[in-house]
Order: sequence, then C-alpha cells, then structure tokens
Amino acid sequence: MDDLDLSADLTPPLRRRLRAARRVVAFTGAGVSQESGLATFRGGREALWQRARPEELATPEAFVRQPRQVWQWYADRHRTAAAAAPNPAHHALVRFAGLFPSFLLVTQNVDGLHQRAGSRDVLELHGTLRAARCHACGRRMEMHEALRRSPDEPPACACGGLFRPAVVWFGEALPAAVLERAMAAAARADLLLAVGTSASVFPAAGLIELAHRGGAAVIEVNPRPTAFSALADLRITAPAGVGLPALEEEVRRCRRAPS
Ligand code: BV8
Ligand code: ZN
Repeated sequence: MDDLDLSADLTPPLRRRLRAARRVVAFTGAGVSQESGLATFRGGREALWQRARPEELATPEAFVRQPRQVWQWYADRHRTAAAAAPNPAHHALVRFAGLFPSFLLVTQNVDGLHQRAGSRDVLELHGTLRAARCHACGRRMEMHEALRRSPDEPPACACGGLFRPAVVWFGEALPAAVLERAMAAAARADLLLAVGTSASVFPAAGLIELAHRGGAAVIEVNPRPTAFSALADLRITAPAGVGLPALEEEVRRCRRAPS
C-alpha cells in the first residue's frame, strides 16, 4: 500500500473542522515506531509482551526481584531503538507541527524516534530509554553511558542503589507536570490524532476521551480497531507511515481552501 486517497473519507463537517483547527494534539504509541522495525507491545506477531508479560519485566517489583533480566531486556530495546531510523510517520508528525498555530506531540513511546525525526517539545508520558536513573536516589545518567559501564547488569550508584531505565513502569506514577500539561492540552484541543496506540494503558489513554469531551475532533490512525474507535470522527485503517502523509495531504487541501 503506497499512496492512500482519503478525499472520499473526509465529510464536509470534518473538513470545516480541519480548516478551523487551531490547537492540535498528536497522541502516539508503539505503532508509530512499528514501521521503523521496533516491536509493539500487544497485537502483532513480534509483540514485545508475547515474549514476556508486562508484570514480569516492566514493574519495580520485577526489577527488585530480577534486576539483571530487566536490565538486559531494556539494554536490548535500547540497542534496537538506537539502530532504528524514524519512519514516514515520524516525519509526517514533524510537518504537522507546521500546519497549525498550536501543536503538541504527546507520546507513550520511550524510543526517542520522534525527537530524532526532528519533533520538538515532545511530551514523553512514560519516560525515556535514553536515560537511566538510580532506583533509590533518582540520580540520572545517559543510558548509553550506563550500558558502556555495565552492559549485563544494572550499574551501582554512589548511594548504593541500582540504576534502572528512566521509564515509567506499571504501578509507577507518570511524571506529574508532563501528565498535567498533556491533559490540559487534550481538554482544550480542536483536534486530537490518536496514532499507533491500542489505548489500553492508563492514565495515558484517558487523553482521547478527555479531548473528545472537550469538543475535539478525533482522528485515529491504526490498522486495527481500539477501545476508542467509536469516539473517532475518522478512522484511518492503515499503517501510520501511509495514513499520516495521506491525512497531511487532506489537511493542506482543507486549509488552503478559501475560508
Ligand atoms: C499508574 C514504559 C498509579 C516502559 C509502559 C495495578 C496497579 C497499578 C496500576 C494499574 C493496575 N492495573 C491497571 C493499572 C493501571 C496501569 C494500566 O493502565 N494497566 C493496563 C495494562 C490496564 N497503569 C499504570 O500502572 C500506570 N501507572 O497507574 O500508577 C499510581 C499513581 C500515583 C502514584 C503511584 C502509582 C503506568 C503505565 C505506564 C506503563 N509503562 N511503558 C516500557 O516501555 O517498557 S506501558 C507500555 O504500553 C508502553 O509504554 C506503551 O506506550 C503502552 C501502551 O501501548 P501502546 O503504545 O498503545 O502499544 P500497543 O502495542 O499496546 O499498541 C500498538 C498499536 O499500534 C496497536 O493498536 C496496533 O494495532 C497499532 N499498530 C501496529 N502497527 C502499526 C500500528 N498503528 C499504526 N501504524 C502501524 N504501522
Ligand atoms: Zn543513587
């Protein structure tokens, strides 16, 4: 599937909303990095969780119980993310930022590909794989430095604690300021793009409902349905690397048209 023609999918009311939209939020999940070769968490054959269940690896309890295994899983994901390249979906989102007066990219991903594609001011709700932090005192270090020092087990901190990836695990609170900013933007948005997310993890997934309740148009870009598909004003059932450039084409057409 190369070019996708969405012209028949956009109703006149939706076109009017796209033309008038001023405040836009893009909310992304693992699916936006799938075409970069990174495994998603659920669904696909290669899904990360099929090899290991979330509670086994992405929780503080797992880290305390089996620090080496958790560290090695993230070391592996850091290596694959560092070797991956942003795909057309990431690049399209960089261009989207220039189409509206206000645009905010909120991601659940920890792979840093949005930033490497050139997106600025990315809100990382679930932290980042590019940094490590001490599980006891919070001291931070670049992940590549932590892995250089200790590829097979978590490096020890001067405080006696162990370094862990600076991601948010299940049962851990999301960074409060980041979540508040994302929620405030979603509640005021005219348009929310939900791209490549199963919308199955909270409180992040709550952003979609929040935007919808605030009156935003919701566009979902995902080859498969999700729990929030019913809220969507438009569902683009295609890979994000195909669907987003096609949507960008329609948005440019709507916003060039005389108001
Ligand atoms: C919290 C970071 C409370 C690490 C992740 C019991 C105890 C505590 C909490 C809970 C509990 N039970 C439930 C909860 C809430 C829990 C939760 O939501 N659980 C779920 C499973 C029900 N949430 C939490 O624990 C959160 N914290 O509640 O703390 C608290 C409050 C105050 C004080 C203390 C505590 C923390 C949640 C964050 C967990 N961390 N990751 C890491 O990455 O390893 S979650 C993990 O799943 C990823 O971050 C990911 O972002 C997230 C969601 O997954 P998606 O990104 O959506 O990816 P997924 O694979 O699911 O879907 C991919 C989609 O893409 C699919 O729909 C597919 O169709 C589509 N796709 C595929 N290819 C493409 C595509 N789309 C487009 N193009 C393609 N090419
Ligand atoms: Zn420490």
